[in-house]
Amino acid sequence: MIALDEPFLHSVKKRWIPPEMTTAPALDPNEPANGIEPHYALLINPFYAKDANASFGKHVLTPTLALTSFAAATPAHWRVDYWDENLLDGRPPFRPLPQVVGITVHLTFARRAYELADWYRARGVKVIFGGLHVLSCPDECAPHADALALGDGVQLWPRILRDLENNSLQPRYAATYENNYCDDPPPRRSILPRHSFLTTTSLIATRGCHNRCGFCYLATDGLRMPYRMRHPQQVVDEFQKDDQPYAVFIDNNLGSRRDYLHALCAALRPINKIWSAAVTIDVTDDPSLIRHMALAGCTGVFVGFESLSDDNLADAHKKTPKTSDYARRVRMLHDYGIQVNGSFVLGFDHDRKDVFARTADWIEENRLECATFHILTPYPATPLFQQMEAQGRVLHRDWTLYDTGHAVFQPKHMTPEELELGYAWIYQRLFSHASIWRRRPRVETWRDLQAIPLYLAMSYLYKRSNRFWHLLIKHDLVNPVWKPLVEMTRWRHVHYRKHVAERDAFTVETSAGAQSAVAPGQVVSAGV
Ligand code: B12
Ligand code: SF4
Repeated sequence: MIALDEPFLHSVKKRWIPPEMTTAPALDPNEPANGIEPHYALLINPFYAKDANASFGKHVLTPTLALTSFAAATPAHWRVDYWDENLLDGRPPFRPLPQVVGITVHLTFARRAYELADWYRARGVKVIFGGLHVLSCPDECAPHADALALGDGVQLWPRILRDLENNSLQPRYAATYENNYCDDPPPRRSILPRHSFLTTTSLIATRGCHNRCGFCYLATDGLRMPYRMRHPQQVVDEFQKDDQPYAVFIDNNLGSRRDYLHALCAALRPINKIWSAAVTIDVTDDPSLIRHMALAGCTGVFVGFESLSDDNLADAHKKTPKTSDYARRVRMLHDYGIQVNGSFVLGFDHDRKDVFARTADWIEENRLECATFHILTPYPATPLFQQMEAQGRVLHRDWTLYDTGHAVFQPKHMTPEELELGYAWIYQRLFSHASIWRRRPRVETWRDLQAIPLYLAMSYLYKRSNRFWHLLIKHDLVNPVWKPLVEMTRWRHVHYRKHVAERDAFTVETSAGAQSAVAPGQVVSAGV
């Protein structure tokens, strides 16, 4: 048991971080405006500062689909390039200058997006902004762009390019998320640098979520994202085409519609690949779904527990089972060899200074393989922001610090400094040797021992190897180095599935029935 005041007893060690992970690459103000290549579009994911407390691996796990999704709707006579400044290959290209630059803008990298936009526009390039921050703060974004895309880029991008060609570009374009998601083309993954990501297969099967938590970006004023699903076979075809052993579903909540997830699992099962996804813990209401996920290749889930306090969850309007039942539900996922990456938000109004030690204890007791922490952050235009502002608790509007690693509001029962200290402590605690060891898989038979070395390898590679990750990212080695490990995990998982299917043919389909299966050791983490 961790002492409740432990986070505040010792100073928290400063973590190593190279300057190129905290500072964006320089843009030369003296660079002349050389020739613009007509019908050349450059799409940019801007730089954001990394948090030394977390694993650098998370930034190259899988790419955002923001750019590749609408890139797929580019007319054939346009050339498209992709540039992610977070891959440490320097600033985006400028020789030749593109005719148009499309930038995805989130609040944490809005400032960098403006710098890039101003630089390209000063040289005659047209700049288009889209993404979450454009939707929540359009007036702030407008002075830096030639046009804003508010909403679904797949519908807007071809319209924008057509108007650009006709010299009739409008300052704002808007589209809803009401359309049939099955009509969208598959994301254009061919423009991605394949070596740079653990897997290039970021898949998205659904849009929206059945919840509308007050702190979530989905509750942004004016954003309506009804739950929409792609046809399971479309998802499977994309997975096959990208030719990777492992995919990460970037859906907000793949478990919102259980009938759909069952259908998706049925389509995924025959292809013998592995995947992970974000779901809410209520997927465990249906134990047969957990079994189906395992049989379809699910190796890990990212679960937004958010808090271990029912009062906090009620305040956030999150519909979720009682927190006292979380442990049983985690066990059900583990029983089917599914790793759990728990996501926790710190600093809610019922959190006191003991929240850090209590949360760490719970995670260790329940052997969550991974955990991700976020300081509560009132994103602009969400109900949480409106509430905090009305109460005079928003400390500033420096969006770069709205990265869930900084306290940007006045917490109720601690100071902002204490909240940041507790946040740094809990990451360091979970990345410590003691905590990694405490969370090793349960050993009930000697065969279970097999999972421990792989669990340790996974934990150390993801959690205590930031220098190694830096080298891999810098030298474009992420995929070449990881792919054999991922392939090994896939192979082991295919064997595990056979075992589960054979065993369950003779037992009743309950989570308890699964306990005799030997959990497959994995080197692929359910998150980093
Ligand atoms: C993949 C992902 C990541 C990846 C990659 C991030 C990256 N920028 O490279 C990793 C794991 C590294 C990551 C890290 C973080 N992330 Co993240 N991440 C996501 C996730 C799961 C998927 C993003 C995605 O691909 N969406 C699908 C695409 C298709 O949707 P979209 O981005 O909205 O794009 C559409 C439109 O907006 C539009 N569009 C977008 N850009 C443009 C540009 C143009 C020119 C046009 C025309 C249109 C257009 O067209 C697209 C198609 O319709 C989202 C949640 C989600 N499901 O969206 C969170 C999310 C974006 N992340 C979030 C956060 C908070 C973070 C972190 C800060 C968390 C942390 N503390 O570590 C970090 C740091 C990153 C940062 N500073 O931004 C929040 C952002 C909240 C906000 N209001 O800004 C989100 C929404 C999660 C959440 N539920 O809160 N993340
Ligand atoms: S359950 Fe998750 S994705 Fe859904 S609204 Fe809440 S925080 Fe957002």
